[in-house]
Amino acid sequence: MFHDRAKIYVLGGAGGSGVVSFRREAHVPKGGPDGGDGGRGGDVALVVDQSLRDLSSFRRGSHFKAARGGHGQGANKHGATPDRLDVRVPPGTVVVDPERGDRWDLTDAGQHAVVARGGSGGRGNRHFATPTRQAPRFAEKGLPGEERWLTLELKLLADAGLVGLPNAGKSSLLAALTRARPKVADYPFTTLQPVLGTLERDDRQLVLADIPGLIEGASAGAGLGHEFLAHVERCRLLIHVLDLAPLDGSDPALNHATVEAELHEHGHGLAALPRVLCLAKADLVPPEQAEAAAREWRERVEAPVLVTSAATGAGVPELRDAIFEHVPEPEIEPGGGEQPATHRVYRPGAGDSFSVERVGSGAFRVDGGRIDRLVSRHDVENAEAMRYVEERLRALGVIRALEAAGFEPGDDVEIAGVVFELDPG
Ligand SMILES: Nc1nc2c(ncn2[C@@H]2O[C@H](COP(=O)(O)OP(=O)(O)OP(=O)(O)O)[C@@H](O)[C@H]2O)c(=O)[nH]1
Ligand SMILES: [Mg+2]
Repeated sequence: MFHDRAKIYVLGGAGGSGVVSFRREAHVPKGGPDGGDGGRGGDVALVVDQSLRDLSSFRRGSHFKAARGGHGQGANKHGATPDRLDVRVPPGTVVVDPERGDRWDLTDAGQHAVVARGGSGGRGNRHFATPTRQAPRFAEKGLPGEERWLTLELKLLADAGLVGLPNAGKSSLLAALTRARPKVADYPFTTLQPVLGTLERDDRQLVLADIPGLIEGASAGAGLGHEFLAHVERCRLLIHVLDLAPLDGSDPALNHATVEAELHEHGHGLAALPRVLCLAKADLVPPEQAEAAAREWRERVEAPVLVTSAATGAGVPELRDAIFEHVPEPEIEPGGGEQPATHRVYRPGAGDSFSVERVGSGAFRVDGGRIDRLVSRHDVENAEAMRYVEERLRALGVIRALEAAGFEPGDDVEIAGVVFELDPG
């Protein structure tokens, strides 16, 4: 089975905590603080691996958690930052965070996108030394890493796509044109998943995709085709395969219109892609009839019209040439690396603004990214750390805002999910 969708959970590593430590040297009786900082937590990145063909590896595991940063140590030793956790995806993977609206398009070998940043490390106690607090007995905790759910969707990277009704002869043509060996049979829906083949010429290589047959309503979900219409979105040429002698006696002109209507319905630029019209299975009709049909179609459509037979090989070299001729030369893109357009730095609830709310008698709640982080970083059981937090709350104007809301010393305050008694001195 071909897996072209997956849902994964990614979690950046937590930052390591800063440490409380004091210098101890033989001749220095009372050393100053020397607690090192915690390391950043590891990032999670998605990386393109060209050896992967689909998203089936995500059926085995869909949770990816990067390692946490090391804690700081005495003697100003910084905690270690672990390696990035690389999650490999096939080329052509589109990554979306539906909640935040982020999107990455991973197409080139080695290209990567950092999707969950590790949390920053906490600062060691030496950062909190001041003239009036020469021996701080507290340090910051590391922050948690970024977490989110992502949907992955594989959109094949083919240059040209074979489209047509079921049984039109698409797979037979792919087999005649390339070394791919898709299943061929005389019933509709033989092809259940896209198959890729490569067309080679001395100077150029093109990837050709055989897409499961489209039927009326495919773009709205009928049959198998609609799932795979997304795969042809990246194609630069469509080869519309039309059976000259359909088994069911249907009218080729109507069949042509049905497929074109589905391509229009699907949107995403499919209707605007250049076409080659391939009148297939020519060996089943007398040559004059095939030629007459070709003349008619050349009047009717703007696309180049070719008559082919996968059975006898007639017209196949011409089709091959036409594909090379009509697939536009690729634009030169700066491949690899991270995509700056979609890259965002994670700042949990960035911004200095905060809100103060009374939640009961003698109880208040403060909300705000920076204030939350300040409290998350400290141990409410540590009286000295809480004195520092109070100083910061005062400097940030939070105490004043609380007082304006009716706060009195000793009331309960909830910040970042932690409730504590605030008694600013
Ligand atoms: N006589 C003749 N039969 C052909 C030719 N091309 C395909 N066929 C037959 O037509 C039937 C359908 O061919 P496929 O290549 O499987 O058609 P398809 O479009 O891939 O069909 P789906 O995968 O079901 O959408 C098979 O029985 C083929 O042997 C041809 O050029 N001449
Ligand atoms: Mg087929």
